[in-house]
Amino acid sequence: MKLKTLLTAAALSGLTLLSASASAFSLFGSDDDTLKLGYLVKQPEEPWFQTEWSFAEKAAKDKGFEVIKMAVPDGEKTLNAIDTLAASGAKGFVICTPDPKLGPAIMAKAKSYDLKVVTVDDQFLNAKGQPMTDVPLVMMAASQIGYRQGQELIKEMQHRSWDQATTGVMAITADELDTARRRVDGAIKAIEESGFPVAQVHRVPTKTNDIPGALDAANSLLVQYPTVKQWLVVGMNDNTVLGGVRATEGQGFTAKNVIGIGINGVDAVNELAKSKATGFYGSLLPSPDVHGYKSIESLYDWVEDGVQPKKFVEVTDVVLITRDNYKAELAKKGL
Ligand code: FCA
Repeated sequence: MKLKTLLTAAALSGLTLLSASASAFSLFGSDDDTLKLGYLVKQPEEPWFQTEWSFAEKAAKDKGFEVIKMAVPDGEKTLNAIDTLAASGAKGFVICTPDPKLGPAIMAKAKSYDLKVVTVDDQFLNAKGQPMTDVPLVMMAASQIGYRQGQELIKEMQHRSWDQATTGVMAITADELDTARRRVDGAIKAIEESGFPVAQVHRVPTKTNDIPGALDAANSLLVQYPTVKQWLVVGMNDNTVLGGVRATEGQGFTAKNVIGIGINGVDAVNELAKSKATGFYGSLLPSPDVHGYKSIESLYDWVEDGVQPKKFVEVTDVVLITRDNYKAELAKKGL
């Protein structure tokens, strides 16, 4: 196999061939002058991040550079990935960090190799736990989108004429991640502003940001409130809400007495495509396409033309997708 083919294959397959690409780079170095930029994501199993990757590749095609896609599920893999990128001759990377507190370590390593960094989705925190506002960031309008999630839940509850007195809100939280905290707080704000009783809003933290973590959290909450007859499920993304909905199913709830609305949209497609409706009513679809394209485009302009990226780009577009409209709404975005 020609080296270029090997490198491209390694870059495309991300996770599995990461070590193959690393050894190929260090053995042979770069084989041409094409600019290389990395795109590192914490959870490559989420369609959200796969969508960002594919739109980063679209930007690469449009502008004429190469994207090296890498999975960075933990701190060690993140720092190793930066070594690999530097060895490949890359000039910078976009990253959604597995842990915001890695910010200073990531920046120190990147600086040591003179690599430029743009963050996406999750903001870095410094040693004092404050946001590192100097590092460019592209993210969704977390509070606003969370607020919309709360509004849509109440709207659907009212549409079904549920008795508010026997309805509970299950809010699965992940407060150490700022964007998650802001989304969930936004949703609860909207719910409480609608007049929903504050005492019927129950928060429970998840240990991990995936379906099993949220399922465990939700199970521990459900046993505490056995008299609740209908549930509204809030969480920072689709997987969190899916975990909550799965837990309600375990207690005999169905699509009739549960309304869950996620955030991310692209991670909800399999659920919405099920032949029978579930308690997962819908999802707010922001713009993973814009995040993927804009973040790496701004990195490219910075590396290639010295154009400083904006420190903060907040993406506000969002649409509610349900079983009725998800195909059309995704198609509108080319997803
Ligand atoms: C965080 C979440 C992802 C996605 C992203 C925009 O990183 O973990 O699922 O919602 O923000």
